[in-house]
Amino acid sequence: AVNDSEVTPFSVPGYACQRRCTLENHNAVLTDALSLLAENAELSDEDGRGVAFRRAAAVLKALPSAVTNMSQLTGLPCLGGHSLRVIKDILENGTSSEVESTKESERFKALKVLTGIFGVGSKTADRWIREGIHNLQQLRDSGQTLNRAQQAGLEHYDDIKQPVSLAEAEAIRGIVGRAVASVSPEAQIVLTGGFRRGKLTGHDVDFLITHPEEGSEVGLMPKLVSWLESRVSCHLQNVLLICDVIFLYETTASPSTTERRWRAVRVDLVVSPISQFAFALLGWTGSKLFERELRRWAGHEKGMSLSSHALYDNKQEEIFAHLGLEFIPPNERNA
Ligand code: DCP
Ligand code: MG
Repeated sequence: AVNDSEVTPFSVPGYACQRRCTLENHNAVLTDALSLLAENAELSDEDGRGVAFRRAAAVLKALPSAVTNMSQLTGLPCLGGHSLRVIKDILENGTSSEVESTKESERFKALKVLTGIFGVGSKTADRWIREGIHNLQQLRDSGQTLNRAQQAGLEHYDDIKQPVSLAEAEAIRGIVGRAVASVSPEAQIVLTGGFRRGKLTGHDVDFLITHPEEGSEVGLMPKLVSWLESRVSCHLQNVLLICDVIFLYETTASPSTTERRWRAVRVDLVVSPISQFAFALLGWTGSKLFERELRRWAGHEKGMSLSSHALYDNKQEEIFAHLGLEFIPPNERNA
């Protein structure tokens, strides 16, 4: 017998920024599949296709229960023919042949490994693959010139690949907090990115730093970086900063010398003037798709431009309208 709930279509609004979406996901098998296709598209420089798969995955993430029947998807936004085929395949066969063959393809595997090196993007990885480099050993043996970030990325590959836990993020928050306090006592620091959204792991730790007095944030970043770097040479602090973005930090000290004591973690530090803080906090909290959709909503639905610095009205006439004033052109504003 067909259960009523199985044929009641779901309903969600068209933009991700109109939807509440916690980390609870009733459709992880489907969204993992679509996310993998999105990742493959992004790694192949097909950003349009990548966004389409990301939007489709986001719609499924927002559903209140698991999809069991294609008819439940009728009328849902952002589900194109390609995404629907993948979903149908998984509902009917348990897997999608396209997803499985992508996952197993040599090209995808090589792109994942090479772009997993900090500082290596899809274009560089693609060039290396065309030169026959598919893995880290082949890269090391190739004699390719690596920049400083890439050298550090290669050296700490295994650490950086390992997700950062919330406990590690909080420990690093303590270290960066002390550094900020000593170079600028009034400055404020906030944990942003995935951890602010309640995630328990992340690929990095994102911080936003500001100062209550506009202008006093200028020069804060170089001071912070050199403070952190100086700890290394003096052996005063349990942290080492490489390329501004890779942190080596000492995990719980162990008396045994054989035990691992250091761990490399990616850290993203952003400094914002207090006047832009609200936009920076909104912009750096994510998720990436949520941010993209906020900007799309602002542009397409409201005629405004949203960035992590400001919200601009694209038609200045509308500012007057918002203020309940009749538009006055510049040459008549000579008060
Ligand atoms: N961000 C964005 N667009 C980008 C990169 C970043 O809008 N191209 C914003 C939204 C992200 C936030 O910055 O959520 C932090 O970037 P991360 O790549 O660190 O993303 P998350 O913190 O969300 O993910 P993770 O938990 O894997 O670190
Ligand atoms: Mg992050």
